[in-house]
Amino acid sequence: MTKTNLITGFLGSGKTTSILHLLANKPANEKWAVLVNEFGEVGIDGALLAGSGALLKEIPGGCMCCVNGLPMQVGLNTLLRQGKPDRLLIEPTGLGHPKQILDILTAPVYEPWIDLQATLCLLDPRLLLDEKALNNENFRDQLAAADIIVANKADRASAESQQALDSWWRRYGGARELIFSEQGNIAPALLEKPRLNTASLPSASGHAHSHAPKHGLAALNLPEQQRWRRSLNSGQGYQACGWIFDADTQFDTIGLLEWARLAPVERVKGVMRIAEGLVRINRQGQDLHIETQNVAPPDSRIELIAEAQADWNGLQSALLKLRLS
Ligand SMILES: Nc1nc2c(ncn2[C@@H]2O[C@H](COP(=O)(O)OP(=O)(O)OP(=O)(O)O)[C@@H](O)[C@H]2O)c(=O)[nH]1
Ligand SMILES: [Mg+2]
Repeated sequence: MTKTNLITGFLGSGKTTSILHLLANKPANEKWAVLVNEFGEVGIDGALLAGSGALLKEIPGGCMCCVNGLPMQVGLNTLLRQGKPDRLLIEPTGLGHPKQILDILTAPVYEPWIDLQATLCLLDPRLLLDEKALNNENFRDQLAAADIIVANKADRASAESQQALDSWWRRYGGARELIFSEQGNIAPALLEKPRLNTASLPSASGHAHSHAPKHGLAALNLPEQQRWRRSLNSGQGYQACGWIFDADTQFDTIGLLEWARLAPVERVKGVMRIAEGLVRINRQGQDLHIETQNVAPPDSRIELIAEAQADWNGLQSALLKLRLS
């Protein structure tokens, strides 16, 4: 059986960062797999996780539990039956439905395959001060379905966010465990913790399956001979726009970073080619994080997620002007 954990958390809370850390610290003799689900269709997390040594399957383009969980089941079957990993980490989208995903994982068909252990929810406690997040059903359901809450981004915490976390915890913590972390840096031993009985937790049942993954099991790629393409996506009150550029396209470094910093959206993430090599761009709210990337994806890809309708055409023309070649 494959020991399995769901790693949830709102958009940009640090799920992928934490999974990368866990993979880097996993027992050397174990084979681990990651099933990563993204809201946008171009799929960035797959590129970030490539080279981490894990077996990897991506489900881009919306919550994986929707459409009766079919892409999720195909992804699970491939990973579990063909890969036979010792552990499977599942990252739903930041707008995912954890209760439904747990229902699928505990279905009788997976009983011989999956040993479901603790569900971890990454939380940026600053969001507990944000009315929009507090009113978001996905945000609340993720916290409700967790066995362990990981209060991440400790370096960004303030007296107010700590106070908000304390009062949230007093009210909703229950028998669960609260862990503090920075850069999703948590002990792999946490994954071994058992699932608590979540039957009494609020269920997200009745949520609108307004949006289903459109492309099944692979992030969008660029057709041959095409220099770039874009893909729009919307659901659960959010809009995403992603672009893919061929491997010969390079971007002006300063211009690209300014574009990513100033775009009027909630989330930016991408792996892009600049003259100096490959750069990972990752922005949640106003926090912009830039890193170099070693493993080369075959193309450049970047995705924006906004709560309100953004001027995608305007953002696109600005991005196209930043191409050097
Ligand atoms: N300051 C700070 N930044 C962090 C910390 N942990 C993660 N980040 C940054 O937060 C951003 C989002 O991290 P991800 O790991 O991509 O978040 P995610 O939850 O996987 O995001 P989605 O999959 O898009 O929902 C990145 O820029 C990370 O570098 C932390 O402890 N402190
Ligand atoms: Mg992620």
